Amino acid sequence: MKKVRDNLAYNCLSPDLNTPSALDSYLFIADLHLCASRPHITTAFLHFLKNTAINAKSLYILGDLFEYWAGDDDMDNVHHQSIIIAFRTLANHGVKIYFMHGNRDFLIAKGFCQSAQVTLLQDPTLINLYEKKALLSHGDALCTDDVAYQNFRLQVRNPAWQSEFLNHPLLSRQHQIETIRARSEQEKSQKSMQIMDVNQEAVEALLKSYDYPELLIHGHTHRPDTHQIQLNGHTITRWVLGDWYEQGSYLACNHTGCQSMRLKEI
Ligand SMILES: [Mn+2]
Repeated sequence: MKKVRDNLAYNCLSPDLNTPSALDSYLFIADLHLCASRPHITTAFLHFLKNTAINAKSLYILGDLFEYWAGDDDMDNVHHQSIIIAFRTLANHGVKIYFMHGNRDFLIAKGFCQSAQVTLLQDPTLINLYEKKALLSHGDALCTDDVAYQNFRLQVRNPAWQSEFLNHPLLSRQHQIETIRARSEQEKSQKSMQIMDVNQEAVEALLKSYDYPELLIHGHTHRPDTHQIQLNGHTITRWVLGDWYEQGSYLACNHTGCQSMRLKEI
């Protein structure tokens, strides 16, 4: 198996600089927040799929792929179609694509997954990563200090709430989501940074309940970093994935370990 190269970063404006990267690796991304109003991010992502993810074994998308998802009946627009087609092309090349819901795109359902040839994962999900246990999560459930958000999460993750919401016409749903988003942005600006980070006790309780996996990989907080946790005689590495607002990034893991990679420019 080839080693992940050190110089995986590329400049998406200069395709000639691309390196064949991520060979035989497992790639992890989260918090892309793709939306039609930021087309350069979508372009960078499509470029990443075509030139980097294509060399991987599997691609894991740990939530918030989209800025929001109003329902699978919103798949036909050009922006969504471009992404679905790119996933299908990647899947047809033999790359397994997995998706886990984030707090923005939890309404992604069977229709999208079938069309994009993506496998939906529960949050959290335990995988075997080169004989190491890796626990995958979006990360929002770990932000337990934010009680108001956790209450909101409970409400919108309730299947009864979702089926009632999906009964509304698409346009109405889009408007409602816009309203919720505007309110949430306003509330966020008044919340402390600490409240919006993961709660250490929640992290430890999760790790304990999954019998101390060697790795925990999540996104959501937009604070890319690596944390070493010592817990009841176990050493656990918590990888926090970066968001794609300013710069695309991904985590590449192969048999030699994991490496956080950045795309040079978006
Ligand atoms: Mn999130």
